Amino acid sequence: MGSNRSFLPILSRCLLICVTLWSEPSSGLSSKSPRRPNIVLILTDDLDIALGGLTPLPKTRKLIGDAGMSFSNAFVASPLCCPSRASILTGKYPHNHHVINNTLEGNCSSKAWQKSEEAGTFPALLRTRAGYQTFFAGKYLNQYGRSEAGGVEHVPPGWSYWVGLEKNSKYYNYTLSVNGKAENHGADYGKDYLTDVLANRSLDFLQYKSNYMPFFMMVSIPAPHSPWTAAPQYQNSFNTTKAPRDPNFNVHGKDKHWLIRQAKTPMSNSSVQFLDDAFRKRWRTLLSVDDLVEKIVKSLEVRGELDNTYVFFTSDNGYHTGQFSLPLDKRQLYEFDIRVPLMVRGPNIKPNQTSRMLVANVDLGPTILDIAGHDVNKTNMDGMSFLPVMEGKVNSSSWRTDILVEYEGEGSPVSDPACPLLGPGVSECFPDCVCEDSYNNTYACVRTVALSTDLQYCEFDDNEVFVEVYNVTADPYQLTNIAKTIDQEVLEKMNHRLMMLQSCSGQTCRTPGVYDTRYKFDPRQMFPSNSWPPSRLRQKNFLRS
Ligand SMILES: *[C@@H]1O[C@H](CO)[C@@H](O)[C@H](O)[C@H]1NC(C)=O
Ligand SMILES: *[C@@H]1O[C@H](CO)[C@@H](O)[C@H](O)[C@H]1NC(C)=O
Ligand SMILES: *[C@@H]1O[C@H](CO)[C@@H](O)[C@H](O)[C@H]1NC(C)=O
Ligand SMILES: *[C@@H]1O[C@H](CO)[C@@H](O)[C@H](O)[C@H]1NC(C)=O
Ligand SMILES: *[C@@H]1O[C@H](CO)[C@@H](O)[C@H](O)[C@H]1NC(C)=O
Ligand SMILES: *[C@@H]1O[C@H](CO)[C@@H](O)[C@H](O)[C@H]1NC(C)=O
Ligand SMILES: *[C@@H]1O[C@H](CO)[C@@H](O)[C@H](O)[C@H]1NC(C)=O
Ligand SMILES: *[C@@H]1O[C@H](CO)[C@@H](O)[C@H](O)[C@H]1NC(C)=O
Ligand SMILES: *[C@@H]1O[C@H](CO)[C@@H](O)[C@H](O)[C@H]1NC(C)=O
Ligand SMILES: *[C@@H]1O[C@H](CO)[C@@H](O)[C@H](O)[C@H]1NC(C)=O
Ligand SMILES: *[C@@H]1O[C@H](CO)[C@@H](O)[C@H](O)[C@H]1NC(C)=O
Ligand SMILES: [Ca+2]
Repeated sequence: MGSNRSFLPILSRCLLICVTLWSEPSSGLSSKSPRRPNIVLILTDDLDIALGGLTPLPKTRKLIGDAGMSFSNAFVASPLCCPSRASILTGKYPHNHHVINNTLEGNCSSKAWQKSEEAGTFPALLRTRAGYQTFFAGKYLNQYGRSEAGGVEHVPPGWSYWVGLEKNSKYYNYTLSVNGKAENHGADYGKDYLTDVLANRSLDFLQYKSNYMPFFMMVSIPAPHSPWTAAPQYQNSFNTTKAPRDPNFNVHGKDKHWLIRQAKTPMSNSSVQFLDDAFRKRWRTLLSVDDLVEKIVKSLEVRGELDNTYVFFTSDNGYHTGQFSLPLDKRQLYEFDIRVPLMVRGPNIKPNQTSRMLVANVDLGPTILDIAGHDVNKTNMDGMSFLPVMEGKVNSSSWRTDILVEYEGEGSPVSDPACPLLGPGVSECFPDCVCEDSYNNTYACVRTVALSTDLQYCEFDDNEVFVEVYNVTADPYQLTNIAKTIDQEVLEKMNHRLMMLQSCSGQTCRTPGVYDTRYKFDPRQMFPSNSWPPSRLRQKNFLRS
């Protein structure tokens, strides 16, 4: 179990074929035209930026961040694994890719997703339209490998080499689909620790790939997602570290939506102990991620390929531990959950830069296709390429000023037996029966970052049609909801903009936002037919008109 044996022959076979194909004397591609750059995307799982998530990753910060650009305003379109990963792969907001939660019924790796979206993902376009060889290793979509959705035999279109983890995040005792064949792993560190297995498979790919085609490599590491199992050599690291006691730690969010208001403040000592312990364990798992990044970058360097390779490092959502007295999770609209790390190095990116430009995970596909020379306008992706930002070709007065965040709450149709006082409709009620999610934790937000404005506007699809607004410039910890005090005209415009974005598709998702000098208020677009979830503010007469 856990040997490289089943993987290597496949690569070596291809190598032979590729060498045979490309050694024809007439094909002088490699010697004449400069080759398209290679691209590596390293995706972590549940890695925050707001709580210092990059601290345990010094090598990653040095090798990627210091060597290129760090984005200080990078967000996800949805703070939950499956919808976020679907946004990365498709370049679309959730209302356009229809992956709404982590279950098959919510389209996570479902047959419907496979039929409608999978063949249009950016890796598939890289392979079929842009002449890239593509390699995937790690966690894909949470329900990947379920027998109802084709089992591990299903290899998503777009991947020349596929090492996909069956189902959700694990560190030991898991199954990989190696090009459609199940490979079972146990719990022997030297053979099975998943972060290290992914590093080794990535290095194998770099060694055995064809040298006559550019490559795209996506390494999707389950760390630092639960169950937070560290490598043996890191089990005692950070043993005095605690979750940061930021201004919103263990504070009751009394002006916030229903789910936040039900949290117990102060948290019980056992909850605090549990979240501090989880915080340390998360950081320990990241030490192996830091090793993985170093191995990949060094291998590219040794092969002489680093200068022609873009390396992206990011996460599928943030995380919180104790903020607004919520013990630990990621499904909230606040900065700690929607803001993620993003660092990129590559040709034409100057070292040691930080960009304030607003980018989202729906932009990763368009940016990578742009690098590969594929015209993003020929796709119907909602995001936009930020390659011009990295190359220093745009300034903040001409860049986009807002993005959309959409989340559909997960609940349970029955009461949790461990928390008999709670009715049905809620979920993630551990520890201490504080629920982190519910069906009505369903919201959509416009996140604005413009020259002089840093603002969040959110509407809930719950019984209260609750609205939350934060001036992130004045209130970075989002302690004060200004929905009731902010200028009515601003509210009205934000409500309109949200409805627009919730029904946008492709180019219309990239129209000027409220704080863009090119913005135009167009009341005719107040009632789009297919917004998701429907904005009900008007019906509630929340806004004067
Ligand atoms: C699942 O995806 C299909 C295809 O896009 C869509 O028709 C369906 O409504 C989606 N299901 C849910 C629950 O959104
Ligand atoms: C892995 O599975 C074995 C056998 O079922 C079990 O004894 C062991 O505790 C598991 N280890 C982990 C880390 O899950
Ligand atoms: C990864 O490769 C190294 C070097 O060959 C080896 O020592 C290590 O045991 C491998 N780890 C896993 C988990 O396969
Ligand atoms: C923490 O780690 C240090 C260094 O490894 C060790 O000396 C110390 O005993 C550890 N403390 C605890 C509480 O485990
Ligand atoms: C909880 O912890 C605080 C601070 O460490 C302590 O003062 C308090 O007595 C503890 N409460 C209980 C019920 O143990
Ligand atoms: C980036 O900045 C750091 C700290 O200022 C410095 O040590 C490093 O040499 C710089 N790196 C590059 C590639 O310029
Ligand atoms: C893509 O479309 C945008 C907006 O219509 C346009 O500004 C841009 O030049 C187009 N890009 C290409 C490569 O045609
Ligand atoms: C920003 O870019 C626009 C268009 O490219 C240009 O007109 C404007 O002068 C630039 N502004 C600054 C401050 O550089
Ligand atoms: C996921 O979404 C589907 C479709 O709306 C729904 O039937 C299911 O109950 C949701 N699952 C959870 C856990 O909320
Ligand atoms: C949200 O759902 C829960 C559980 O179903 C319910 O108790 C609560 O009243 C709802 N709150 C709002 C604001 O809709
Ligand atoms: C946000 O706060 C800043 C600093 O206090 C203030 O200048 C700005 O006008 C506020 N913006 C909004 C939209 O309230
Ligand atoms: Ca995640």
